[in-house]
Amino acid sequence: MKNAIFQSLSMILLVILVGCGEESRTIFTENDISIVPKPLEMKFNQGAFRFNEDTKLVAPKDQGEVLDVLKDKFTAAAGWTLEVLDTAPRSNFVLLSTDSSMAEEGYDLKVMDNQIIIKANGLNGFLYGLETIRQLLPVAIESKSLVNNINWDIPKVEIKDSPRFKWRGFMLDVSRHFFDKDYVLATIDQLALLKMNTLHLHLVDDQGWRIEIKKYPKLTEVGGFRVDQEDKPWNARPTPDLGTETTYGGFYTQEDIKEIVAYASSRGVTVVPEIEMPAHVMSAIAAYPELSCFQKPIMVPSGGVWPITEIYCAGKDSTFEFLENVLLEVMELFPSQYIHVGGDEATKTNWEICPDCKKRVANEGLANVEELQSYFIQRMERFLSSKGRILLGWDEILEGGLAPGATVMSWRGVKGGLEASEAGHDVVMTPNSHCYFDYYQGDQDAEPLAWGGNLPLSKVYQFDPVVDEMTAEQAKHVLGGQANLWTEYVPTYDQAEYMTYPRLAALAEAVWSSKANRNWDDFSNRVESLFERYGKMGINYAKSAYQVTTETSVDPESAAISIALKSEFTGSDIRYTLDGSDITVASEKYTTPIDIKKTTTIKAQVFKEEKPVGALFKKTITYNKAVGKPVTYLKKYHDSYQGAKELGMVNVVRGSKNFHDGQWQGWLGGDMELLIDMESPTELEKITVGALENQGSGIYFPVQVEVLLSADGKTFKSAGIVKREYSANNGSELKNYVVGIKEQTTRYIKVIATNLGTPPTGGGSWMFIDEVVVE
Ligand code: TNX
Repeated sequence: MKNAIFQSLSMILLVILVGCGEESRTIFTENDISIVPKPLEMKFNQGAFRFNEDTKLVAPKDQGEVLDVLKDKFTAAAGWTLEVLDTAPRSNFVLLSTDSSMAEEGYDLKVMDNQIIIKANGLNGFLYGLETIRQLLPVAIESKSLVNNINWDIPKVEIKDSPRFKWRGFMLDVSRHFFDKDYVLATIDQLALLKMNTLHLHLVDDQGWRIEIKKYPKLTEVGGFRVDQEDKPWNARPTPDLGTETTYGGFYTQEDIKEIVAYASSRGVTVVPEIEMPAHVMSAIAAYPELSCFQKPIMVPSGGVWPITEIYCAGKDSTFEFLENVLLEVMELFPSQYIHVGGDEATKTNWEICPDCKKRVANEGLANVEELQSYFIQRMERFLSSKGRILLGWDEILEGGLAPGATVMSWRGVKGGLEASEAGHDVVMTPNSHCYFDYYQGDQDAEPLAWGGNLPLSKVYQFDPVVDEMTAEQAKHVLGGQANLWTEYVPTYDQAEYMTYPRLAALAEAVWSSKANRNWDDFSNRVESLFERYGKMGINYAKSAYQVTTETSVDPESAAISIALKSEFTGSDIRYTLDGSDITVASEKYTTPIDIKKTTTIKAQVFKEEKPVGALFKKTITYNKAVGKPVTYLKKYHDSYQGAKELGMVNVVRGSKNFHDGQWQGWLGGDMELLIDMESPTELEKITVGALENQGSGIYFPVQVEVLLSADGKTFKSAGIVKREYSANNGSELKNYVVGIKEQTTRYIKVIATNLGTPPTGGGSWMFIDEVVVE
């Protein structure tokens, strides 16, 4: 009897236990798991671990702080203060266990019914294990306020994970626009979420010096601020008169820096400071003109400067004394092994004529000013290595001979990386083709103004720091990769987030995950749950990847314009209309390129599971008689700006205000002359020639456009001239030169555009033309 009672009591107990435990736990499938970057190995088991108020977090003695990344989330979203212990209880805990045999930064994560174990050899591994748990938890864990009715369950997985590269970096340019300490701290959190470990702060550039240096207070007092011209486009901000009040800017005090560095280190992130030299330093010269060759007083520029000729004097020893003193304070603040000294884009015209620099060239037996730059960097390298640090610089430091202990950051494509690694130097790959987050990430008409270029999410994902041309030996010198956010066109925090996320996630996977594990389709699914997380965190991430983009080509045979519609998400549909009607789930599904032979408005949108996602795409393609007709250049465009090449002028895609958009053909100094063969006598009404002006970038409208006509292609008669005199213009502007034609039927059309020649402000004169529209 007693036995029977005991038996039924224990049955009841079991039912209660099971009832409030196992059975009600979430049933996961493998598809519910979306960790970015993709872990090396993962085994999925049935079942789940449930977090509750009594779950204990266990770390080795004095290492409990690492648990904050998870603990703080539960405090905010669940309202629990999870207890941190240094020895494990019987069950219901997350345990960090040190295992010195583990790979650097790697971790093993084992989720069981009633316990979770993370094995790692130190801080970064533990952090990454915890970040993985965070990504296994419901997205609501990112909430900053209490959420109810959530089961904080995670699937029972076994993960073995470690990074492919040790340098997983992100550069933030805090000079062109200043980003305050809080934004930097928030960025560090985002890096940690993606298992990135390096934050490169671009602290010095022409437009602002951002770090307090006690010995040279004017660097920030003067160099940290500029005349506020934020209302004008970056490249159209005139040089202010000396003495104009400077109100725009900011800097980090040494206390701020200490806080940033300490916070980063608690998140497994090393902060690498960049102190530019010898160019990109007008802010320093504005503060201390004696640092330049001719000591001419200058202002901190408010916007773009090109070419950069106001640089440090390489002849005077006092320049090096100054830089060494600056670096001493910098090294005091940043424990980073690497100190970045810039080294990019110096135009050395002052060095050619400066008596001190000439003396230096002679005394050191240097061949030219390129070698003087190399002397400069080598001298800094000796100084840094005498302090136990490694000099890091942009790939220009290769020119004129690379300093022996230097590490190179390859940005002008991968060339610098190939060259440096071949010479046995370490490299960090950050080619502008895949890593420049100041470039556009979607259709330019739908995106905020950016530097130029084109870097959609899927292209970032293709980034591989090791390039095919590298030998195995060279590949060993690749420390990893990095994304760079230059901020000429990024004035606000919101905008910075928009340019950074989600592209940083794609880059994180490129530098963390094994090559075999990388798959765009798979990533594009996983990144969507990251979108949800970003949403919960209040991050202004870009949804550009959902935009429909077009690729236009012209078939010269049929004169049809073929329009391909594209979406980054391969698992989605595109629906479109060509008659101006609204898109619905019943609209035509896109399968193959659409041929267009008349002016047409295309509307298109990406659909996922029968629902529209992303913004509506709408574009009117204006058809005209010249589309696809053969064009011969009598005076050809410059190699650097070929636009869409042979058929570029007659491909219906008009150049935008962004002169890097791949449509503009450019002529430097000279005129344009081209001939269109209409292939048969054609009735003409008017001819429109499009041009762009952006004086800040040295691009000027043609002073004249003339159209000449001919029936036989030999004798031409002028049909009209449109003149336009030079006038100063601060913006970026488009203009149509329209030549009306009086009742003419003809076959050959010649268009001549006359270059301004020498602009009143000096320098060369570009002329940018796109599209000759024949109606
Ligand atoms: C080149 S990358 C630069 C930067 C600009 C960037 C814009 C490098 C070393 N120099 O100064 O901000 O292009 O994309």
